[in-house]
Amino acid sequence: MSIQPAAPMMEHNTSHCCFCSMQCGLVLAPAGGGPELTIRPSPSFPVATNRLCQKGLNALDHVVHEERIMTPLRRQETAVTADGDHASSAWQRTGWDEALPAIAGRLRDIQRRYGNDAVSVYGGGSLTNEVCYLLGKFARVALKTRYIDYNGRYCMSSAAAAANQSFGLDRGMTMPLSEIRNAKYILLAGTNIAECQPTMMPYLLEAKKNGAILVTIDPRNTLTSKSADIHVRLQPGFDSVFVNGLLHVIIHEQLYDHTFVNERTSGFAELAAAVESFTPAKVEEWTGILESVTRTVARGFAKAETGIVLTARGLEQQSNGVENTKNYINLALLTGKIGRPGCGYGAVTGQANGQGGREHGQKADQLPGYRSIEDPAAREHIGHVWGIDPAELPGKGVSAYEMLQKIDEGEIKAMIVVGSNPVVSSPNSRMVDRALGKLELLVVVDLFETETARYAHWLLPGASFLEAEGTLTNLEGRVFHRPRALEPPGECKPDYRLICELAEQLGRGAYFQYATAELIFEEMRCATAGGKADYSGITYRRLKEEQGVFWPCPDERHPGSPMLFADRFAHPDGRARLFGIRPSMPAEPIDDEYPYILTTGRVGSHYLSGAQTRRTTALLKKAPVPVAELHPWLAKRIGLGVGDHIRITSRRASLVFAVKVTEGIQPRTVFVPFHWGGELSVNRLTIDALDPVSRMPEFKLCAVRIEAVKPETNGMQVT
Ligand SMILES: Nc1nc2c(c(=O)[nH]1)N[C@H]1C(S)=C(S)[C@@H](COP(=O)(O)OP(=O)(O)OC[C@H]3O[C@@H](n4cnc5c(=O)[nH]c(N)nc54)[C@H](O)[C@@H]3O)O[C@H]1N2
Ligand SMILES: Nc1nc2c(c(=O)[nH]1)N[C@H]1C(S)=C(S)[C@@H](COP(=O)(O)OP(=O)(O)OC[C@H]3O[C@@H](n4cnc5c(=O)[nH]c(N)nc54)[C@H](O)[C@@H]3O)O[C@H]1N2
Ligand code: SF4
Ligand SMILES: [Mo]
Repeated sequence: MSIQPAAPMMEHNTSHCCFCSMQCGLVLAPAGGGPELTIRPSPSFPVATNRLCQKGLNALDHVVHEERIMTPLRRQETAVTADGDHASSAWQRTGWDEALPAIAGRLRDIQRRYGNDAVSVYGGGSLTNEVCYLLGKFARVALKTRYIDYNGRYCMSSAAAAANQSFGLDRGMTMPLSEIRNAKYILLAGTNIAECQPTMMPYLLEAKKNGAILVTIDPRNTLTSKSADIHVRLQPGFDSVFVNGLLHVIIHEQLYDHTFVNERTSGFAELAAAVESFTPAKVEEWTGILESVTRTVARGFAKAETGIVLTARGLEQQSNGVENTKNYINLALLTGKIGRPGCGYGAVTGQANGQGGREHGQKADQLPGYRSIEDPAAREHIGHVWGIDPAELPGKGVSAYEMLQKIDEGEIKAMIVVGSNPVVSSPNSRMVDRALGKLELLVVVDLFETETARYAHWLLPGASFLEAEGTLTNLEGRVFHRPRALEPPGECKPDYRLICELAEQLGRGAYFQYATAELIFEEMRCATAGGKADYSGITYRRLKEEQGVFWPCPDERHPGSPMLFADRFAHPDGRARLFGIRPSMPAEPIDDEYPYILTTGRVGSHYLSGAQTRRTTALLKKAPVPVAELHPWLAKRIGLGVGDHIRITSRRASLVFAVKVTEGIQPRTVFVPFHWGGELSVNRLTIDALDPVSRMPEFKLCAVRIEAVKPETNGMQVT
């Protein structure tokens, strides 16, 4: 596909895909002799050289889409309907000169009436490190509010909490992707790499060619599991039971790495006690996974000379997601498969900057460099870098979903959303519709009028990934530079400029003086110095020369840290922690009234809330609507006829979906992708139970009932 951009090209013609955490390099190349451009894979970026998936190849489409917001838009108050939904025709075009003073005035007025914490900020994991850093600073220094969080709470928060507890440090992968080829046994749990990080597949296939055994653990037979040697099809929610079975075998058969466990970990006795009763026979009784499968996987992984465990949202997006993740980490630690070639654990990061996005202070409890906002030394350091009294820094706020609840309860009156579409991506999203309709001020910065922007009083035009310079951090922990390739069209503005200009209007401009993104990075380097995610040795110059640097990188001569934990873990005593996990029930167990399990996730051709990919012709054609996956056993049980749809009803709502019958799915489970809005949005059904530690919602598990409906009578109503 070739497309003429709305604005001229800059001197750089390289960039990185805006979608997943692989951050494949791309080249904007002329298509034919004319001014039209097309995207081609980068021949030099080392992570996925010469590779782009269908989303990357089509990433120019939404950038030049006719629905791009080109000027600041103000809601005409009279057009707000009773249910809080607004019509597009109600927008009035304005300019930045009018928008920013007006928004600042509203923010000040709301804070005067209700206090500083009545205003909140909701960020995103596709924003650059510079923007994430600035957004955190903006909330604490310009708005002086404790309420900031971001969409990564729905993404990596369980994995982050688990890694912090087990290793003392959260970097998604403990090793670079290049180590995958050296692994002899690879466990892929709740991660559908073939659809979600497609350009990573060649690493896995190369390992396989080198003799590795691949095991997938997923309730569905996915595109990824088609490449596996063993597929463990488990019912959602049973990972910890299965992993306890694996740990049981490894301990009973003395297959664990005694030296590694003795010298590098603590907590073995607790772990051994917790798994004592999880014999393979018991695991078979509880999960249906054959005794022989548990034994084979346990022995295979433990005896392999090298091995890697990768997890993703399948087991992390649960109300016990942190515990599930810690148990998979137990496997890597018990067998000594961390910190040496061909070994490692990785939570496969999701969003473009899902990694950097959780390091620089847009999280409720966090200051830059992965510092805790409650740590007096961290407050002192950041106060110094920002030139403010540490006592002025607010305390910690609450998680993304809890901020939305505080809006519903009336405590938060205003919100600024930058780079997220929470109406589509939040659990129990009817609550979010209701809450946003109550706001006195909602400002959305986006490329499009998203489902969330329909509730906005102001919609501000952001710049796309091709139109703003910055750095991002990929799933490996590799920090890299993304140049600006196109001029922003119309009045679209890079997020960092908008934040600085709004700070100016709020009377705090002195703290936000940056002529370039690089100057923000320079300040960020100082802010992260000495922190866990230490970027202080990284410079734009290095990034341009070195194709990325792995953090931690504490000084300019430091080579960066591709392999973590070779000698010690990040806890003060240098040891990793083993945990004894006692599996718990899902928040909403199935019962006679709601006898099946709904799980949700992704398809290869759409990205997250679909704001970008539903505006991409080639991708929308592949998946125009969500299609529910159902086992033939269940199809028969509900009397599904040819051409029928299904109605899925949870305790929160009832929706109708098209359906695909497949042997691949666990029989009591139905899977629905979440990339659509309105009546097609599966998040109207999901439950808002949160993990007690990470506050991750249980997206992967709720109880539903299912009926067959004739397409002509489907009604698509919500109850
Ligand atoms: N095409 C595409 N790619 C993407 C994205 C996208 O939206 N579209 N999003 C990006 C982002 S932000 C993220 S976070 C990643 C997500 O990447 P993944 O986590 O790989 O994607 P999901 O489809 O959410 O879930 C993965 C698998 O978990 C399985 N699962 C469900 N319940 C359970 C369970 O209880 N246990 C186990 N073991 N598995 C279970 C599902 O069947 C599914 O196949 O993808 C990134 N890449
Ligand atoms: N049921 C269910 N729900 C889920 C999940 C699931 O598996 N199941 N997964 C969860 C996960 S892992 C995630 S990450 C979330 C993500 O959920 P969201 O954050 O809602 O997803 P996006 O579609 O990435 O939203 C990003 C928005 O920012 C805009 N945008 C893109 N680039 C920029 C930019 O540079 N600047 C600005 N200002 N705007 C930009 C896009 O147009 C888009 O509207 O969804 C979560 N929700
Ligand atoms: S694998 Fe991820 S980063 Fe690479 S092209 Fe596809 S969506 Fe983009
Ligand atoms: Mo994500």
